[in-house]
Amino acid sequence: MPRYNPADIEPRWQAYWEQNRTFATPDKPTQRKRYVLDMFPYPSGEGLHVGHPEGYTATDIVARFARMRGESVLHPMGFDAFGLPAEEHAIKTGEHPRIQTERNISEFTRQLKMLGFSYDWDRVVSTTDPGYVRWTQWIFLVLYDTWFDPEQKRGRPISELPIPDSIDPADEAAVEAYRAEWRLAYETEAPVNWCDALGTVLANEEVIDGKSERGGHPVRRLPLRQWMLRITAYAERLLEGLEPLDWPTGIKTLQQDWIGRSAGAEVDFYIGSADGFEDWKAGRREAGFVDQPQADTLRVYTTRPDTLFGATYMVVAPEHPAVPRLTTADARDAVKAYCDAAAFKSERERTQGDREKTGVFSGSYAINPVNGAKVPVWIADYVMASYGTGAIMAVPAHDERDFQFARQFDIPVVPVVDPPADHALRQDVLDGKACFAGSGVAINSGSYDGRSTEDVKAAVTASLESEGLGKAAVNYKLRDWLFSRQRFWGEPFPILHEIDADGRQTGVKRPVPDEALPVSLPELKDFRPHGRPEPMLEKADDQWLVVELDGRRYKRETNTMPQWAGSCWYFLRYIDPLNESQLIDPEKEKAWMPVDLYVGGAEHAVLHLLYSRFWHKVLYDRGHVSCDEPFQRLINQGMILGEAELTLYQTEDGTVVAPQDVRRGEDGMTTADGTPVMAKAVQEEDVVKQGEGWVLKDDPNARVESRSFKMSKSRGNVVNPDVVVKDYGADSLRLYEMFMGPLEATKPWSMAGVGGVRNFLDRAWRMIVDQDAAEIRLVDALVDSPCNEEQARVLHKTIRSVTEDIESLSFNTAIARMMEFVNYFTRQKQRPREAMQTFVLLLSPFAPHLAEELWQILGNAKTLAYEPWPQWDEAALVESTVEIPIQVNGKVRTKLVVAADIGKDDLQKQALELPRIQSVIEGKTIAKTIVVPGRLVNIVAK
Ligand code: ANZ
Repeated sequence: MPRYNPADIEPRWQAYWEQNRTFATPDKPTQRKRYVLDMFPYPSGEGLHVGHPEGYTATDIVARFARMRGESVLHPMGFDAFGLPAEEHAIKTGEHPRIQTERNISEFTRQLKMLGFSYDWDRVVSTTDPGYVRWTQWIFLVLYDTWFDPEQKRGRPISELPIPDSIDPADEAAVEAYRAEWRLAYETEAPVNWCDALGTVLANEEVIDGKSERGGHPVRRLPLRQWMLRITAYAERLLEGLEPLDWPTGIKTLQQDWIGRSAGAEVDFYIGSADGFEDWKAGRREAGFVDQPQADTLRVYTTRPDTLFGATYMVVAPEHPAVPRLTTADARDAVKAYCDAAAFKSERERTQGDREKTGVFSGSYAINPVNGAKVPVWIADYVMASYGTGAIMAVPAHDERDFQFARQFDIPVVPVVDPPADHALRQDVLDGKACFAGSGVAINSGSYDGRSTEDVKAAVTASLESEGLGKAAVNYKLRDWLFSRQRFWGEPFPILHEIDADGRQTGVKRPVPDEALPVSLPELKDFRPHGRPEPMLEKADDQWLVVELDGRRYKRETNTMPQWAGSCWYFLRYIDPLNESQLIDPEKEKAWMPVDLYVGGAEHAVLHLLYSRFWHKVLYDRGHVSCDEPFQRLINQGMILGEAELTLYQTEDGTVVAPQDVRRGEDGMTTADGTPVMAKAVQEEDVVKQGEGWVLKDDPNARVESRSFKMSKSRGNVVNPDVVVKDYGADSLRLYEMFMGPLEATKPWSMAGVGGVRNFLDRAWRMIVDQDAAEIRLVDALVDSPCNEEQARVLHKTIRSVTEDIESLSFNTAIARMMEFVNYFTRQKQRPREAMQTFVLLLSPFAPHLAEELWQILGNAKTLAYEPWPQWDEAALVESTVEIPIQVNGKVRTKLVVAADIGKDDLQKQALELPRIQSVIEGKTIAKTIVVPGRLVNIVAK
């Protein structure tokens, strides 16, 4: 009997779409274009997770919908296939990471196809394909060849960088050294996580609390030569560019905070005796604020120049280049010990607010430029070398960190801002016993006393500027991007280092010529670490490592790029996936970019989006793409949590423990401190809700925690899409993921919910197909006559809601409307073909397999993928008659069907004439009649 059977229907339609290349994209749009993009997955060995199809179904609905609206749609998929797990697998098994990666990609492909997504499979890209790597490397060379011109606010070819007069243009090495200070890709020494025990460099995510994730061995920070990308040059552009984008405000704020623009002033303090101070000041007045301060100067960055009079000490970061110069002979040993210890601390550790402040006195003093006061210079690790100028003026009365430090080291606290009168601690602040970081009125500040904080900030900055002692400055939290990894499974850098006859590097660098790209990875015999902090590719033999070019010998760069690289530009490759002669054909690029809708997880809200925007802006500046921002509209899908479980955890003495406090110990469950725990899975029937929380029915004192968790292997709550498809079908999985709630909400999985949408699809099938017949045939209720007025209204309302809901990505409400439609038409003895066909088209973006099948059963020969999307008729939405309740003294006595536009008087007249009403009011007098046209009539009778 012809029951709805996804196991039969779904593979058949998938094969049809594939054979007919139903979703092949035109090279260039022929109609209005829509580029609908998913964040491509890392093809892990675990396969697809139910979190993936959430965003993928959402974009698939939009893509299918847009095609039916006659738009040209680009909806591609690919793989972000470099990554740590494949390399770890290779270290363990000796199998080349490429082999495992390819296996995983084909498994992901199978799963994606099983879900019926309408991707153009001819455009699949993988970041590991040599044809792809080639252009990733090429873009790196564009970055290497670009400098950011702060005047024109754009990237320009390095050949256009003006070389200052002080550099002899014939001195190649000097010119190159100068250029290196400007290139967007440059080398520097940066710390890596080095683990002695494992003999390898670890990625940040492999280090937990200073120990290796694998094995728990200590990890040290070691300086290593690395590549950086000068993303900071684009900070302002990245900030400005956010404004016009159609992105969630939350994501924009995250990006803004990450870039972290801060405005204040740079101020110079004189290092030396009070006698020299006046001369120094006079010199400054003449020369103005210098670009490079002299050895007798310490430059600070402050957001509060108004507090200068309250600066009672200064701090330089332990890594600050001035530390040796500032350190006096008797302080030398203590300073060295302090700086050595600081090198082991992570930045997070150093900046934690509540942590005890540490520091050491350098032995030197500075002179405060505004009042000539002599203040001690300290070295402390709460100041970062890489932010601002790496040195601060400390104002303990108005900065919490400085206040803690001053207390600890007995440094005076001088208040210079009087808090507002209603401030609770005002007196303590004035007495130097509390810190106040807000705005107020200047005190103890010479001629500035009595003026507001904002006012003094501006006035002090202006005065410093006129005396050549300071200037307004802007800083960003954003740091340059540490762009190299010491890994095997990544893109090699297309850079050559010249070597002399002894194999020593001369310092001259050279890009790999275009025709020699891509630089492929070397063949290695095994992937085990070589036990040195240098990159893995140092294991390669000379055949790969050493290159001869134009009679010179070079050693290849052995760092590899981070996984972020490939995902910075994949959306461009989809547009022109096979191009070997250009990054992208400019005409195709112009025709398809920017991406109209980009959907992906919120975990990429900051870095991926920032990095790819940065690359895109550079490509734009250099004329390789036509738009400055790649992603016009962005949506983050919410996380799908594990099935809401009710589990009770108790320690042996019966104490109830919250699930997050429980972990699996050597032989059973323990609390974090090792106390054994008994876990009892509780059936929902055993539980009642009481007051705030949940308790056991038979033991009201036993609290039960009911909550949903992130899906994870260790919790055993991971839902496998293969299993869901096998048990319910792909259409049910797609529909359920869209029905769970708003796309952006976090929501728990429920298998019962999947069963629920499966029931809906079954009912939709039975609305059209006669399930009791021996073979496929339409239900007897299906008629060729048109809809009656009410049916037409239901139909057109559904068309309108589903259309509008898809445009606004409110898929859950669209599905609810379709459910109402099925409920209504299942009750109809006559189901007009017109309504059934239209419904199938509306359902098709959500449940494409079932829809194609029904479409065919309804007698259509071709796929519905390009059928015109149904239009609603406004006229059909208007109700021509309405049913009006007629009340006597507030109680409904009967109902009256009248024309929807009936007048007040007519309505009252007809109501009073009704026999039922006549009998109720017989013998009474009518005090008044309330008529609300279209709503009700109420007769007040006594
Ligand atoms: C004096 C002062 C007085 C400050 C006051 C604050 C409050 P943003 O840019 O908002 O993060 N600072 C500057 N460079 C630093 C560094 N490298 N490491 C640690 N701290 C640094 O904050 C800038 C403020 O942070 C600066 O303003 C400086 O302290 C500190 F009542 O200068 B302020």
